Amino acid sequence: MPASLFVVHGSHPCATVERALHLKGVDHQVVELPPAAHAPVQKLLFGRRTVPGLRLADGERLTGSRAILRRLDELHPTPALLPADAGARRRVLEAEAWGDDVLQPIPRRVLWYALDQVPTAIPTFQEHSKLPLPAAVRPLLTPAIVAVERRMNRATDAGVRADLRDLPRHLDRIESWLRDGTLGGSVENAADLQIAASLRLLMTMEDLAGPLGARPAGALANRVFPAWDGHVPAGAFPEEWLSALRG
Ligand SMILES: N[C@@H](CCC(=O)N[C@@H](CS)C(=O)NCC(=O)O)C(=O)O
Repeated sequence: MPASLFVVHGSHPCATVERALHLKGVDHQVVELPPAAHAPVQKLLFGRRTVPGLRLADGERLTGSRAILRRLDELHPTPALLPADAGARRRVLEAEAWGDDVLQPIPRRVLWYALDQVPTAIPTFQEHSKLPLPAAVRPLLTPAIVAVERRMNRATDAGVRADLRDLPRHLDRIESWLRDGTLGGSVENAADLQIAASLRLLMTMEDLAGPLGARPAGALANRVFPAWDGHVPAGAFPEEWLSALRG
């Protein structure tokens, strides 16, 4: 039995772990769970509500993208997701932790807000989903899923507006790590995988894809994750919420 990665299709921390498994050549199957309903299932299977969860071939169960990457490095040391040099390693771990704690929640809030405004975009995020649901049934689930996810992720209008206002500052920080080599080296590291996944999910929204795509941070996201399901057409956010990004 290969390892099983439990995911929600399109989830950015799931993409981080899946990329790590591919880089390390770990044989695995992907078990897709339905959004929102995944939380109680994960709690039952892993004792924690969130995806990703990884069940290793020997039955060991892991959750949390950072913890999973640490364990993968122990079990499959090459290619290493952390640099050997102690200083570089500390910087990558710091960037990865920031990517998880600060950046990762932002696309969740921003995307669920956007999909609430433009529900017709939801099927585009399911394009390569293998969830065994008849296509005709999926749209019926949409309003319920969006409502639950918005609540679960506290995607309030004020919060999303603040996220968009703060995004340029976050991009500056990412780009300082690109300049000092913490991110964006020739071998993808744990922080690249963590941060690029969040940026790439943000870039599924056309209002954000332009400003992000024009910056080195956006180029990193496109390099690590060239393909990503989903497209929210321009106009999902009030113009004034985007002024800092367009600045
Ligand atoms: N930061 C953790 C948590 C991941 C996380 O919050 N995943 C979301 C989906 S993108 C989730 O499962 N949320 C369900 C919940 O919060 O109950 C990680 O990187 O593994």
